[in-house]
Amino acid sequence: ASADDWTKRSVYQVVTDRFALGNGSSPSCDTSQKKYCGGNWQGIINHLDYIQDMGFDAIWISPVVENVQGTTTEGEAYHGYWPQNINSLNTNFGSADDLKSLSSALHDKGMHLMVDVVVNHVVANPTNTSSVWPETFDYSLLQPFGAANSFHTQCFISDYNNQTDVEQCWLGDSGLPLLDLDTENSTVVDTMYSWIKNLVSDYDIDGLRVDTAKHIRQDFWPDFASNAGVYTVAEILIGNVTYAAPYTKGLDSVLDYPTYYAVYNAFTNGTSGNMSTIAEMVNQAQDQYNHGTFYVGSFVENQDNPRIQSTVSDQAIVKNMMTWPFINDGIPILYYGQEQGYQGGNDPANREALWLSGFNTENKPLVTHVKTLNAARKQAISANSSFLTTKASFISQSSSTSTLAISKPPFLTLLTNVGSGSSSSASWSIPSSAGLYSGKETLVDVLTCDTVTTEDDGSLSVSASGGLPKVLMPAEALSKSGSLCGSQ
Ligand code: ABC
Ligand code: CA
Repeated sequence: ASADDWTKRSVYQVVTDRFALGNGSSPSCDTSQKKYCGGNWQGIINHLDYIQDMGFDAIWISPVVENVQGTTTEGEAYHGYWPQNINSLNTNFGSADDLKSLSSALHDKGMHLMVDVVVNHVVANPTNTSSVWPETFDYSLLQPFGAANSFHTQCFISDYNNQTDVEQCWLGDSGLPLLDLDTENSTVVDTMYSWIKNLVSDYDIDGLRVDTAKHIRQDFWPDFASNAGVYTVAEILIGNVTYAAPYTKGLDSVLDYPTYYAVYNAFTNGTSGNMSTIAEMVNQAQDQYNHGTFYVGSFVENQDNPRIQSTVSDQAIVKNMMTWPFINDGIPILYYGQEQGYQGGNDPANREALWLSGFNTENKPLVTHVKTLNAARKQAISANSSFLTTKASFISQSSSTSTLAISKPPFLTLLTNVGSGSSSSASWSIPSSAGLYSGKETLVDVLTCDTVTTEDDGSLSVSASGGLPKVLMPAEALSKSGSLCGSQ
């Protein structure tokens, strides 16, 4: 599917090993052990309703290819990011038929499949820790590469300010080296181009999350993308828009890391968090990225970063942060378990087993929150035919650094980092000069179904209640029959 198709969707990110077992069992799963816990593709198939009922219409799954086997110094390859044979599948997750079944089960439900792909490196356990590169590895396991000359000369990345280092030295360390493929070598390059073409077509994949994209030269990517022929979103792990921007030319877009850091810092430092940096980052990205921020993947949690609730417990703050990906320009991505209030910290603690929640959605306020946000975004898309192509804009809240007002019609979203404490308060004011509304217009906060009315001149003043976010939509933009405050 194309990038434009993906903009209408919202994505649920699954760590395949940690989502569900195909046989329905619920074994214990100690994340600190860094071992396979048993999740597989059949397990995902069995729980697609859980995902779809929250309003998601796409999933992103872990890398699917065969990984290094056994235990490494960093545990087992349960996350899938240590490829060994790119022409075989990871049998811990199932068979080729299982992956095809997952793809077709998704398509039968009108959902898309995004697969995570690793092109930068492969992994083999060192055969002899006292030997030195290139003798250290059994290259015959590393298929289809098979020899030391498919790899860059060993050196570990030491200087992230030196782009040649970042591209041609290795991730990992001497304990667990990630063998860096020589992506300047035309045989390696052609192998990867035909591999991605076949992978996409064999499993009818709709989109790709491209791992470690900043670790390969930029001009590798355009031909990779055209061989893939589907939406590609690159992982460029960086807090800097200017660094990330060029990758939005070769690939469709990037995971929106710069804004992620701005959001995380704005909301997890009490009221000293600076909300205006979010606006600055988005404005930079809108200016510098190809296609602006329309094709970015927007998230507040993932497998590499601590969960929100490992840092903040105030549910008002959590709900503000979770609202962000759904109301700005990008494609919303929710990391599995966030809806269940999971609290794991840094890798590996943030990779908890979802089955331990029992897939229970009753009395789960964050499940309700996500459901409402997905429904609101769908309603916004249908109420305003230019919603997906209108840039989000920020309405200056000069009296406070603790509030943010974002307009993306029909949404006016009001966020705050004051939290739920009784002593804290926040309010937003939208001047008539913003030109958003006419006089005496009724707006509905779709998170509560409460209404507010604009002044005669179209201006608006709103106070927060309990530090909660507000997602306001004109009453007339809500469908009378829809489930979203439909009776307004
Ligand atoms: C394992 C252990 C960890 C241990 C680590 C050394 O080894 O589990 O406990 O600390 C996979 C596994 C991991 C595993 C790694 C390494 O492999 O999932 O569990 O860690 O064996 C992707 C994936 C990630 C995956 C891999 C490898 C790559 O999302 O899940 O990890 O295929 C770099 C890469 C990035 C990579 C990330 C983990 O490492 O660029 O692609 N993610 C700076 C650098 C970044 C760097 C980051 C973390 O540090 O610029 O390039 O990411 O090392 C911002 C700055 C940024 C800065 C961040 C931290 O702060 O602007 O520059 O990032 O403000
Ligand atoms: Ca590389």
